[in-house]
Amino acid sequence: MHYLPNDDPEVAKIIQQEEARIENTLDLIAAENHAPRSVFEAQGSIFSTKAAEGYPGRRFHAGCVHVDELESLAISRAERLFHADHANLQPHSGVSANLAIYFSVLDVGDRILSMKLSHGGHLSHGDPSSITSKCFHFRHYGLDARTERIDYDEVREAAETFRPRMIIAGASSYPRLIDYEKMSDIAKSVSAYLLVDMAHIAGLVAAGVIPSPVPHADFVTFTTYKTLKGGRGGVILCKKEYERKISKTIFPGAQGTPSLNLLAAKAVCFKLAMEPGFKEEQIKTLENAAAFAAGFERKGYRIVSGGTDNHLVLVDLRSKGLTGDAAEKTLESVGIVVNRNVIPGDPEKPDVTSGIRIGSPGVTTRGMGEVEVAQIVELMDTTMADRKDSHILEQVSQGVADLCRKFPVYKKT
Ligand code: DSN
Repeated sequence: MHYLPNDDPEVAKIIQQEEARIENTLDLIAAENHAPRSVFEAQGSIFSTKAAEGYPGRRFHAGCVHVDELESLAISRAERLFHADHANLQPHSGVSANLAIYFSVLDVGDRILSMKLSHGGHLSHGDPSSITSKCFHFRHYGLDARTERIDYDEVREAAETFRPRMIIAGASSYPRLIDYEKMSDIAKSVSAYLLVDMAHIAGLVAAGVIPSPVPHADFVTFTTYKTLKGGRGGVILCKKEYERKISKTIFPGAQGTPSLNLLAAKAVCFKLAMEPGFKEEQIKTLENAAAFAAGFERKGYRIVSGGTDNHLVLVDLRSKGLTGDAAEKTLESVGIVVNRNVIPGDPEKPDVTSGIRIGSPGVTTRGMGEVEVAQIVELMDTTMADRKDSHILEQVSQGVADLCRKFPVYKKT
């Protein structure tokens, strides 16, 4: 930081404190990751102030020569990385991307079938608290009560009775792979569009370590700051035939100038995701998530669906007599950052919950492997079991600090 401490010491101090928090805590939030400094340089670049409504070659402001170059480069990288016909990188967020899809091909009041929020879906997939549910008529499918996995027969049945115009696959706390081919078959059988929201798993898909929805879906949306290791922002991938409709819905329909600084950061993360080290890291992300699941199972916790196929694990805390809320708070007090999460059929309220969601991307980016994951599980279990013993909690905090020191997020330069 060169200029900020002088212009605004208060904000500079808060930023420094946040850097220290990130460096000195273990981030296990499944929706987060640690982006490289190059992403932040792009996000904080001179592209923060340009007005550039429109698309490359079709702008409503002058002076867009480099903006056009940047957006075209980013689009071509996204299309190459995900083998997509077309990419639109202007949505400010994942929710904006989903809204853009709905408003491109549906009419207000149309029916949409999606996964229930309480079984792992996302707010923007028609949760009653989301604006999406006020514009469209949603019905939700849940998970099979025994396997805690998607029951494709139930989805098919719901599609046949509800006759949606769109089906959404994708979730924010579903630890299993989704059979996109099956979802596509179901959507086709009722003449519905298929939208896949792959926000959480975009990095794993980019690296080719789990199946891609792109060949099967009409539309794919995602954010760039989770497994993909970029900065904030939304992306839409679609078949060429929808390009015009989607472009118009975003601009002039719902947004003005895109956040060009975020667009620059998107370009950077797509480039980095094409490099060989990225695939290795995403493989490690899967291995570390599996190690978390196995570690907690050995300690007597119930793992929702019995394990994981991706970067996240849902742990049911009921056998330990602990709520998600209490676990989240105690763990944060020793420097371990997770989020409380509803589990399927959760008897607790959504802000209390019976579970925690654990993500492996953050610690994997720090260079940790299965040995460190086993240590973290030990530290977490001790914290939750001995949460009233301040001496033990002090020892755990030391253990967390040692791990953070040994595996820095950002090496000092
Ligand atoms: N969807 C939220 C989550 O999974 O935590 C954040 O994007």
